[in-house]
Amino acid sequence: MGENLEMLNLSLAKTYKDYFKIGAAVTAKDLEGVHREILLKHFNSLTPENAMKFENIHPEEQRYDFEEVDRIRSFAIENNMKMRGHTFVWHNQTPGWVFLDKNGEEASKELVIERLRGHIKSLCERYKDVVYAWDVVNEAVEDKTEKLLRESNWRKIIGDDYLKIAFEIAREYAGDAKLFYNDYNNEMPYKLEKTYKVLKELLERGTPIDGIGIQAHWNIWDKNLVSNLKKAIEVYASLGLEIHITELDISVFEFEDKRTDLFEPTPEMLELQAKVYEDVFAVFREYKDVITSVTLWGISDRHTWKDNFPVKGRKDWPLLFDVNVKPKEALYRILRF
Ligand code: HAH
Repeated sequence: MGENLEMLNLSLAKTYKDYFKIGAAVTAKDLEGVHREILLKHFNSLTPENAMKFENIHPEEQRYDFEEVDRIRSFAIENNMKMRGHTFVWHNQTPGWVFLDKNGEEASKELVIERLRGHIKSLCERYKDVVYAWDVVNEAVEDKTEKLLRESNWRKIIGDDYLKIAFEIAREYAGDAKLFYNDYNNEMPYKLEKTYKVLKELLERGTPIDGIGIQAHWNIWDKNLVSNLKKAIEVYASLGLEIHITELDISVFEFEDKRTDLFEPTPEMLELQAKVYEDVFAVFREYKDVITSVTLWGISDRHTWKDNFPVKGRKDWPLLFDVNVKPKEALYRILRF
């Protein structure tokens, strides 16, 4: 306890300054109140949790809504932070207009590419000064069937080359920012193998991909996590890719566990969670030459997407600060090494 009191003064971002950036996913609301204080103390990278997604920032063809991202950008610049841009091409949270022509029919390949270009150009130009990495494509690898690429409107209309095209367009406008392919479960053997194939082939064809984002939506029960993670880091590094941990959170529920009878995490869960955070941060540090950024997908257990995934309305406690925005044992463990 005395030790924990001493650690209250430590900052995550400062502790890890010779390792990698420490980021958090944020909404505009997080820029005020207690979350603001935590951001200022512990973080030096921000990812808009939802505000940069296509349907939010570009809801209609002729209308962008930059307000929330602009606020995050100003806060970042005022406080010497950088941003990760999330995300241009994704099968979710993309408005229907992107894929329809003026008659309401499926848009042509040319039209969809032209719209993608316009979208990428506007965002890159507006946020050039603060974004150091873009998630150009999110979650393109199929994880249910044997197929490599997921079905999506992007793929259906543009064809399998939509990834290459998206990265090439992004490279034209993104200045010095690094370009990332981002996905979940991509440290697991089944998806690592597919992702390796997809990325290797793209790189061999000259696609300008700088890095891979490992989302890291994990849980406290996965016994293979550390070994899978190390293996995945080595495989991706062997392709010459930089690695970002982009959406880290560690659920107290196994993915298949749909129970809804728990109203606070048990002490055993919190202890296990602290241990998993400790272990994965030890791996991140070990691979600091290739891992250049680690982002938590939220600040405290007050607000986490896990409250609605995979079970809608079920509370989860996956982050480093609790529902009262007090540090959890997990935070202390990653500050002390
Ligand atoms: C992520 N998908 C998204 O990249 C992010 O934008 C969103 O806010 C939350 C999670 C994760 C995901 C998953 O782990 C399993 C199935 C679908 C999506």
